[in-house]
Amino acid sequence: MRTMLALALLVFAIPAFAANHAVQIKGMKFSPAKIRVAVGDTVTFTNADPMAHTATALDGSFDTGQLAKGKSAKVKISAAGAHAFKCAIHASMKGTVTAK
Ligand SMILES: [Cu+2]
Repeated sequence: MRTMLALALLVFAIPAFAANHAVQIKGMKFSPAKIRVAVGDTVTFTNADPMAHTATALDGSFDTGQLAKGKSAKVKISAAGAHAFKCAIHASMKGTVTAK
């Protein structure tokens, strides 16, 4: 019973420590292109360009899917390490989310 309570408290405690990080997509670039987060944090990608973009992790850990102009998507970073990502439509657009 005590273990259950401790687990329940832990589950409720985690969101309080998870931070959200914002990345703008503008001018065919991610801004900032390199961000540092903690495991469990979220990253919101917002597309300010007139054309669609994605933010797709090369290791498959996250993918926003296609974001039309003005759209945003929030992804959760669940694994530690450096997650390189790119736009699946425009290969020159790159960035890295480093989580620890
Ligand atoms: Cu793109």
